[in-house]
Amino acid sequence: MARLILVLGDQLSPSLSALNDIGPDDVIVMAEVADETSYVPHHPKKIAFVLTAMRKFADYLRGQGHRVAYTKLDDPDNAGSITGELLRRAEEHGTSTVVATEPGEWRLIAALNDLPLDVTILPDTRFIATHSEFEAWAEGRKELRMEWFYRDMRRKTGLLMDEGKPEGGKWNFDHDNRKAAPKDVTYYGPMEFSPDKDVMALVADRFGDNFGDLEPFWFATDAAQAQHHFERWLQDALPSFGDYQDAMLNENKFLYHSVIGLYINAGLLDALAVCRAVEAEYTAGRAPINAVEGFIRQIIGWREYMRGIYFLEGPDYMSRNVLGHTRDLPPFFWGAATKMNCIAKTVDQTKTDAYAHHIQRLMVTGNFALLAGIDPAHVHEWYLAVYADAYEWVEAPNVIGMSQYADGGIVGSKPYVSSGAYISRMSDYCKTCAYKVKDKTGEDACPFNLLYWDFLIRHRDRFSNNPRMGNMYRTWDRMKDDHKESVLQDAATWLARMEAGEVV
Ligand code: DLZ
Ligand code: SF4
Repeated sequence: MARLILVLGDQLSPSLSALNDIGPDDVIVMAEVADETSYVPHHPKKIAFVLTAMRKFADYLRGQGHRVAYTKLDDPDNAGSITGELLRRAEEHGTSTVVATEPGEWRLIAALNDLPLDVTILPDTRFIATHSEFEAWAEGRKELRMEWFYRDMRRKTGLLMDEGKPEGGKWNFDHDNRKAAPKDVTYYGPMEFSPDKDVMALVADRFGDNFGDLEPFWFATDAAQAQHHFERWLQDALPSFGDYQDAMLNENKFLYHSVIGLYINAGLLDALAVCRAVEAEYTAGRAPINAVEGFIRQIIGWREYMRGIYFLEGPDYMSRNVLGHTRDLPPFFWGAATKMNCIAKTVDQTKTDAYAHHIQRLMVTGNFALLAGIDPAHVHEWYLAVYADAYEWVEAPNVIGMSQYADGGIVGSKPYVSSGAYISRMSDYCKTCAYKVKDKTGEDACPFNLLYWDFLIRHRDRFSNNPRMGNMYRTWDRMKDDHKESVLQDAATWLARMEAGEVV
């Protein structure tokens, strides 16, 4: 009897476990559905990327001789949800057996489990650590530090290992990866590819009002294109990637970043293969250890660790809010005017490209949201919607945990907050900003400077005993009382102006 083999929009990998022992009678089910295209107001480029890549992957599967039942978003019979489509296809093909690879979202796992069909959910073997490996690693630990987990993944994969010891004599070269922005960037950015006209028209018609520019569309949408882009980046950008990983520039959106997260997360590139290719550049003497180790850590360390946390913590993780933050996301997250150049630049880039790099996400928009006390659930939904690489399994631990400290310190041992000084050091944003990063109080003072102290004082009970934060509180305590009063008063005034809808 035929079985239905489900392939989701971020499961576009020939090695997918659900496709492993597919037989000639089996029917692969792929569906563009309203539920998935609108659980958050996704960036139009992200929707166009997923739908185009899905259509091309279906063609690839047909080319391999498989039967594919593909539903387009505007098909009249479209049931509107993944489960609805499975029910419809089950009836059509006279079967009640479904094989799926575990989705990267609790919502979809629950929906599959609730189906009145015989559903088998297989592990997603595209990841390096299994759930039980991560659980065993986490069991009994007081702190779930990524660094220790990462070392296990190095040992497991053998990446950058030299007879049981880390290559280069150290596990982590992050210290070398914090250079300020360079004057000249020699890499010209990611490769650009042509869009699919039908998908572009469909997305423009249905999602034209979502935040984000559909055009110009330039993402790779199949494995060969993604690989082509990646190989060019390996050659032209990897050697400098480490040095300038944390830098930000007004006039250069991509610096030396690989911009392959969206391709790996959708299944177009394989995480381990990408790491092996990067390691080979080091072995051949073409890329330095700090670049190569930094890159590999992001993938086998951070990415796997994020997934581990998501599945360990369970479906309620997305509603955690230990700091009790309740403010709405201000309109400038959706492109309204702001005088803060760092925010304007990061949001503008997000709007045009559905992309910003990790420091822009963590230290500009994330930092601001945390300092200003924005409801973490809103922040989570924003990141999930606006970035082309964002799926809940990876986005939520990054945002709820790492960026917003809403999980109470499971991911980060202290909140990632900084004043304007950090942004000034790592970027040229402050040079062209209406605010003055050197001003600590007053009309022109950088809002990050005001809100930084406001945040620390608001949460003094929670953080003053944190060994990594004691210095900050001691600095505050040494300030003169009238200065402290001005800082907090100016912060309150600035937040009130933001709440009142003024351009701040
Ligand atoms: C993100 C996304 C979008 C925009 N559209 C679809 C779709 O129409 N059909 C589909 O199968 N998957 C889509 N996806 C990806 C899913 O949302 C993703 O599989 C789940 O969030 C689990 O990670
Ligand atoms: Fe951002 Fe402050 Fe610098 Fe302006 S001065 S760019 S608000 S950090």
